[in-house]
Amino acid sequence: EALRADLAVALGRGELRMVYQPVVDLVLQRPGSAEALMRWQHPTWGAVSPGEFVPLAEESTMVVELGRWALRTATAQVAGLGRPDLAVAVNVAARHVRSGQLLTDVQDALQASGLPAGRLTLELTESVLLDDAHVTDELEALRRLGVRIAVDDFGTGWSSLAYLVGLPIDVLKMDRQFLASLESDPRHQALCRSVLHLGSSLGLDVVVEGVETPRELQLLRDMGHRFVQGFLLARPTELPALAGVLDDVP
Ligand code: G
Ligand code: G
Ligand code: MN
Ligand code: NA
Repeated sequence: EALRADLAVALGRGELRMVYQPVVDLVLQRPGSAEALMRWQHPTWGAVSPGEFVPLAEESTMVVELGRWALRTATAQVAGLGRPDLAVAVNVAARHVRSGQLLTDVQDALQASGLPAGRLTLELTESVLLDDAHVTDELEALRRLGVRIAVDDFGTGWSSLAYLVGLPIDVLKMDRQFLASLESDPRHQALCRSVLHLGSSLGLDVVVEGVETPRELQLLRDMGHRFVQGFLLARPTELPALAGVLDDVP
């Protein structure tokens, strides 16, 4: 409807921007990366969540344009921070992966920004990864560039776990639902511990998302867990304030 038409011109009008949420490395005691999250400031509706407008964009090739803009913007902004140890993670829509243009768009963004490929992670959901053989080829080509691949919202789908050994991936982002009841229910702790163990046994980095309380963080530390993200550590932050936030966490 109206929102869809507005989205088509939002890019050109500069209504979209990126905010960044640090992922903290509990071993090195500092943020190792930041996840780029898209924000749309609509002239009349105000802030519209990507949870609402990304699905709209997915209905057409518009999502590829948004994805290209996201890659360009996030790589340029993070390269411009002048922090050679900081990586950036960009969410990639299913349709962008299937478009066959992702590899070129990533190469263009890396070249334009000067960001080393090893400092870029692409976040994809399980369902995209399981899509078909072409996706696997594309991911392998991206990894040959040095880009890292993360499975986002891990554990929320119904897929078999077997894909974890067959696919070219580097990072598991454990969905925040695994933190629900972590504090009160020992069975949830057992489940969480098992997911962390599964990831590390496969040689993957595991990021726990949605850490909101000090107790959750302590439980994760007690499990020897390394990478955490969530409102407790840092909220998604506008670029101008990001450097300050990076210095303040954990
Ligand atoms: O930031 P927020 O919690 O509002 O994000 C809601 C959803 O939108 C999340 O699933 C997140 O992964 C997704 N999202 C945020 N930014 C982007 C983006 O740049 N591209 C895509 N494809 N999805 C995004
Ligand atoms: O699907 P994805 O994991 O990309 O979604 C990221 C979204 O999760 C971001 O929009 C961000 O605002 C949100 N988020 C980040 N940290 C927390 C948190 O601690 N609690 C909750 N409820 N949401 C969070
Ligand atoms: Mn994500
Ligand atoms: Na996620």
